[in-house]
Amino acid sequence: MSGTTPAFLAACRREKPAHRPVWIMRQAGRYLPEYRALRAKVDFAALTHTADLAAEVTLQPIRRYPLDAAILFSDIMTPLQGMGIDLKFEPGPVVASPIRTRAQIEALPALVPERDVPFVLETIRQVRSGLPSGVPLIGFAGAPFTLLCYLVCGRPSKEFAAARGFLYAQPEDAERLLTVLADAMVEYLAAQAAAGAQALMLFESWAGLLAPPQFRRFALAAVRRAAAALRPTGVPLIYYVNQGSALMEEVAGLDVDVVGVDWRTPLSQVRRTLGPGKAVQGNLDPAALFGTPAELARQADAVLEAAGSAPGHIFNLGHGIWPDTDPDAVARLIDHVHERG
Ligand code: 1CP
Repeated sequence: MSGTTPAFLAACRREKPAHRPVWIMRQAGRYLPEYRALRAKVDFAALTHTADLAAEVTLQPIRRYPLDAAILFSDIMTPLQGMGIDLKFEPGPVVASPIRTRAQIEALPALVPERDVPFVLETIRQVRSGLPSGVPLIGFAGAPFTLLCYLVCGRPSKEFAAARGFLYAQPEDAERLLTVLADAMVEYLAAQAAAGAQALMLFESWAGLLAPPQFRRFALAAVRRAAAALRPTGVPLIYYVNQGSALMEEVAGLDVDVVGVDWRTPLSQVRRTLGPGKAVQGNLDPAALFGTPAELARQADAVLEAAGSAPGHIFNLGHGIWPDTDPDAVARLIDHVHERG
C-alpha cells in the first residue's frame, strides 16, 4: 500500500514511505513574498477569518515547493476567539481580560465549531479541493497548557511567570481550565478531521517551561485526555513538544502517532527514549537556513543520520521558520532531503 499512501501519512504510521517526507513549521507566513503582499492589504485577523484568503495562504508554499504536507493557515488562538475571548494579534496574541479566577473559567462556553469557527472548516474544505492527492492537509490546535499560558498571562512572554505561578497558587483551577481547553480542542480538531484534515497536530510551544512533575500533572494530563477523545477520528495524531528534552520519558507513554521535537536533542536519543512505537518529526535548527548552501546540506544530513533508517521520520525544522529566511534556502533544503532521505 505504501506506494499509493502519501509519504507523509506513511511516515506517520511508521510504514515505509516512497521518500523521506518534509514540511516546514510556519511554512505559510512572513518569509514568503506572496504572503507579505497579501498581508500588506489584509490584517492577520481578517486573513484567519476569511476562508478564501486562509485557503490561498495555506496553498502558497505548496505552489512554490514540493512539500509533502500542507498545514491549515490559522492560529492557536483562533478557536478561543470563537469562544468569545477578546484578543488582538500585535503580532502575538494579546488577551483583553486574562483568565485568573474560577468564575472566569466556569463562564467559558463550550466550543461548537460549526457555529463558532465555520470559516476554519470552510478553509479546510477549500484547501482539500485545491491540494494534489499526494499532499495531505494537517489540521492543528494549541495544546491546552500552551493556550493556558496566553490566557493567564494575557500576552507573549519569555517565562510566562503568571501562568507558571497559577499552577502552584491555584492548581485545581489550573486543572479545570486545562480540562475545559482540552474538551474545546477535541471538538475543534474532530470537526477539522470531519471537514477533511488528514492528520491533527497539537502545538505545545511552552512545554519547556515545566519540570517533569508539573508537565505530567498539568500539560500531559490534558493532552492525554484530548488524544484519547480524538482516537476515533482515525487520523494520525502529532504532539509537538518545544524544548522537551527533559520530558521525553513522560511523552513516551502518550498514545499519539508522532512526536515533534525541537533541535536541542538529537533524534537518535529521542527515538531511543520514545521506542519503536512512535514516529518522530523534526528537528533542524531554523537558524541552519542562514548557513551557506554547503553548511545547510551538512546540517540536514546530520538530522537524517540521527533519525536513522527505521521508518517513521518526518523531516521538519525544530521550530517555526524565521520571517527573514531566504525562500531559496527552503527550496534547497527540501530538494536535499528528497535526494538524500
Ligand atoms: O503579522 C502576522 O502575519 C501574524 C504573525 C502570525 C502568523 C503568520 C501569528 C501571530 N500566527 C501566525 C500563523 C500561525 N500560527 C500558524 C500557521 C502557519 C503555518 O504553520 O504555516 C500556526 C501553526 C501558528 C501556531 C502558533 N501561534 C503557535 C504554535 C507554533 C509555534 O510557533 O510555537 C503559537 C505559540 C502561536 C501564538 C502566536 N501567534 C502569532 C504569533 C506571533 C505568536 C507567537 C507569540 C509568542 O512568541 O509567544
